[in-house]
Amino acid sequence: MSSNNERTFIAIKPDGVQRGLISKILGRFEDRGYKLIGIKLVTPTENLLKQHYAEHVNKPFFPGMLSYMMSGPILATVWEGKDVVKQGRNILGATNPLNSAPGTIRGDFAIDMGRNVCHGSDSVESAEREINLWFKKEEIIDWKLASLSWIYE
Ligand code: DGI
Repeated sequence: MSSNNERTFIAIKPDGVQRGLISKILGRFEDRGYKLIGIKLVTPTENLLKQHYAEHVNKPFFPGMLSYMMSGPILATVWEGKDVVKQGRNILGATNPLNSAPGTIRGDFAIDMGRNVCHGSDSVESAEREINLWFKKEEIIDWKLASLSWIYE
């Protein structure tokens, strides 16, 4: 069961920021009806990325991914709404852009896995962990979406 206040962590990686895709990516989430409750530009430390990608630290692609992720600012965001974790992953598309459907962010704007433009939490549990890792409590803003009753029945 998915509640209307499920949360996910969505990040626009350095390539997305450099390529001017911020407004397009945020727009897809806004257009869908999701509520933005946290947003900031971050130049992540190695330590933050090692925690964020803990499952990948020993993979051969990790050093390359680390320098890519530290090559410029990342736009870190938190979104709230029904089923937002799964729907967020659907909006972003498959991890490997070559497998991403047209209409998804990666399917429309990316080719290589190591330049896949964005990140989205893969479960409610990882979302909670990632939000706590990237944001302080006071950076998450609780506000009422005025259009709520036009989005949810
Ligand atoms: O949660 P995702 O970002 O969709 O996917 P993930 O957690 O499996 O992998 C995290 C990131 O690591 C992914 O966005 C791109 C990178 N990655 C994963 N597998 C490979 C990879 N990068 C390269 N270059 N090669 C890989 O095999």
